[in-house]
Amino acid sequence: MTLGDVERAAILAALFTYSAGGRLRMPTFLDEIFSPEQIARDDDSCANWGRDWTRDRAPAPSAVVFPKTAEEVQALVRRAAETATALVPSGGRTGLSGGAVAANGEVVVSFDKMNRIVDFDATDRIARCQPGVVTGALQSFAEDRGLMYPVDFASSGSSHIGGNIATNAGGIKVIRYGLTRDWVTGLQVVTGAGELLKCNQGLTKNATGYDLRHLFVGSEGTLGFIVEAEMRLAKAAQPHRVMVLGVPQFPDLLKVLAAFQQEITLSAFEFFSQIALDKVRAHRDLAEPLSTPTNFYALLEFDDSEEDAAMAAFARVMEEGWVTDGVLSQSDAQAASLWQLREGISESIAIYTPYKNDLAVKVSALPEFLTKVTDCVQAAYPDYEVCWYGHIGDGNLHLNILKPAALSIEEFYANCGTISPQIFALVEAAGGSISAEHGVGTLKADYLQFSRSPEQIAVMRGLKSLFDPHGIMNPGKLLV
Ligand code: S2G
Ligand code: ZN
Repeated sequence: MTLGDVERAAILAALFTYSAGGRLRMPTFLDEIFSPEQIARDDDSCANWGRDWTRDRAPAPSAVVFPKTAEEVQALVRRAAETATALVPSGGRTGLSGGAVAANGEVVVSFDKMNRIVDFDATDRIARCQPGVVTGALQSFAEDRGLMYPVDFASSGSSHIGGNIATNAGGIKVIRYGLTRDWVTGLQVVTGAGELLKCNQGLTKNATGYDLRHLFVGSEGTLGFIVEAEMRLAKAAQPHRVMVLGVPQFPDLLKVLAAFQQEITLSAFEFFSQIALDKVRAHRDLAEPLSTPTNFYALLEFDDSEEDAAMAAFARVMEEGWVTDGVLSQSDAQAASLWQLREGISESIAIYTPYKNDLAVKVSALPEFLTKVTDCVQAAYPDYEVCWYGHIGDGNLHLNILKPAALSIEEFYANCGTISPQIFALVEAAGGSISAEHGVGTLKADYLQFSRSPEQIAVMRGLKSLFDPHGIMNPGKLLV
């Protein structure tokens, strides 16, 4: 239905109007800021851009806008503040905590059209990125220049660098290269007051007070929207080798980690259980990596130049009986195939609509913690399949409870929800985090107190009111 000028003017004057069928009120000031192709109000677009990978809440935004410049984002935020219009940032929509879900008539701010690497300096090794740059595109950009962007995970082919920064994404190389936070050397953010803050400008040293950049990293769009990021790049990766080891006893994984760390520099130290391996093998038709199945597997990556030292460590862990079998990649293709066993897990278990937890404790606390959580889940639901995998080298476990075919999603999630407080109490007792790398969003917002003290939450609320005085920046996420 196209509106005539007269009807349009009347509607704009009213500031608000109703969509076709009177479904939702929606702000029409958007038409004053964006061109028609930068606004979507149709049901399909709202469903598509109003969600992330979670499926517990139906997307129901009032509109989706696609800004092309920081100035447009500022104009949008200012008008949204005047009209109390909630805004939800949207990147690659690969989030796992509901942080980018718009379920209450909000306006989704998609950064799909702010997707350029606008500058690169070889001396500084800094790529200046708009928030909508796909993580994989930055990785390729770096490789083409003999460098590396070293933060990597299964969804890097579709996640956005802006969303990675907003959740401080981690992934599989944290043990050697750290988290997204460690590679952000400059950040431009539009706050909830519509101000543009230019933080740190790519400096290595800058001792001039609070480093505001780091407040926005991991803030999940609740303090401001990232409109540009200066990302540091590392020197090119060396040719690497991948090893998969069979480890019957979970605590021995940490002895294996220590044995290899004594001898080599690990780029990755991941683990997965036999159940996880069974699911990814079935889903991707992959061969068993070892001749004898075991309860747990470790996947290691290291530089080719350290093969001899790695083999010495392998001999030791076999002699100690911690490892029963192992395979070492003989080619890049085989290395990639072994990585599939780990990186394919998430996608392979998606059909079981798993109840996900993304937990972190100190590496030293892992054995006792895993035993306690496993006992807790098995005691509550002995017939549920529990799938363990994750970045054990940095203390991050992914606990996925798989939905039995006979149960509805609602009933299953309700059941799992009853044990969440028990699991999070174990996290709290271990001094851990209820969300290691996926963020809090809405899924973990009710449990924040298990990882942050009342005093810390009060400070976080103070920061929220300082940076988002009108409460329009991704409301209902992280701090509820
Ligand atoms: C991983 C991906 C998302 C998930 O595989 O490391 O972070 O939990 C996860 O399945
Ligand atoms: Zn992970």
